[in-house]
Amino acid sequence: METIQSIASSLLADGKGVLAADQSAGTIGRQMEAIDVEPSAENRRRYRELLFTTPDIEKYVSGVILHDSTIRNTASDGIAFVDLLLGKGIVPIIKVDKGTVEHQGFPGEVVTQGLDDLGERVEEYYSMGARAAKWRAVFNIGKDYPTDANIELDCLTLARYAAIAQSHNMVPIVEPEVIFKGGHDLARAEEVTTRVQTVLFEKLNEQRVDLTGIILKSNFVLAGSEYPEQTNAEDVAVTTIRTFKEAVPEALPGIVFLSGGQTPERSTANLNAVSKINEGLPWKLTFSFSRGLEKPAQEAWRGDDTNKAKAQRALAERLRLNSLALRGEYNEEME
Ligand code: 5MM
Repeated sequence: METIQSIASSLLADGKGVLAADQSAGTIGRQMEAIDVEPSAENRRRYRELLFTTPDIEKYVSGVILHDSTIRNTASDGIAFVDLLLGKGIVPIIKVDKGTVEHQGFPGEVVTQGLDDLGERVEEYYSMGARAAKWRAVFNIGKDYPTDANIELDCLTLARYAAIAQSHNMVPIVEPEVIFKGGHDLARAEEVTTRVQTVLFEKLNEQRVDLTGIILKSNFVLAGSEYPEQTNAEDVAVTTIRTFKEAVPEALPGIVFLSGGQTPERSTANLNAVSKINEGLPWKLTFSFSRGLEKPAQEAWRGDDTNKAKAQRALAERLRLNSLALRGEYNEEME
């Protein structure tokens, strides 16, 4: 029988990860402009088709996170994207948050929206074939933030989302993203990530969310992108695992990583270093990158279908390297 625990476990299958292809129109539009492609709805559809029809994608991908517009869309031959993925044994996951808005009175901070009609939306997505949902909260690091008020509000919202998703038999992928961009050092990133994840699990418990049926989507813990001394992979791994041991309950089946704007190579190196010291931890760990997986494919494609096979090879190669990293068998000479 299919349960949220069995779905979570298939998403965390050995050697596989989750492809986050759920960019909203604005984000994917900027990515398309960067490769000189017109950011039209048809180009977004063509691009997603390219990703999902990558030969052997199912060897490395357990689930794909989709945007609302993609779950309703079809490949050129008319097959629904959801059915295409299900046919390959890949779990369709739906992004259900409606993005962020400014947190009034809290300069530099944002809150995520989308709770109001969530129950109905999740029910419809379930009927379309989705079996997991994702919601992303965003925590920027500045001198005076994130504030306790912002962390409390966004974590409560994440917990409410998770409870609603579970009540519709969907696995919530709970993503409290501590943003990489900024001038903060490693200690500050660790302090903030630990605080955010600690509050998150307090709220999840308060809202009676079943921790055995959720997945945490976390940032790697590392100094900000503008901090002069960038954190090496070994230090990222030690600090990230220390954070999880401090904040994440053992009942959780697994944790997946976002790439957060790091290069694909650095994201894979961090995953590799984490995997090397993962022995004996209670959670399965894997990747759920978007930019960290897709950037090479976008650069190879550039909107031209004669580059399609090349772009798919670029995605497959990135996936293969991340799969090796899950066993600690990746090294940068493979690039
Ligand atoms: C693809 O980006 C997802 C949604 O972003 P927008 O709504 O801002 O367009 C995002 O939630 C993504 O799933 C994760 O943050 C991981 O992406 P990265 O690129 O950090 O690996």
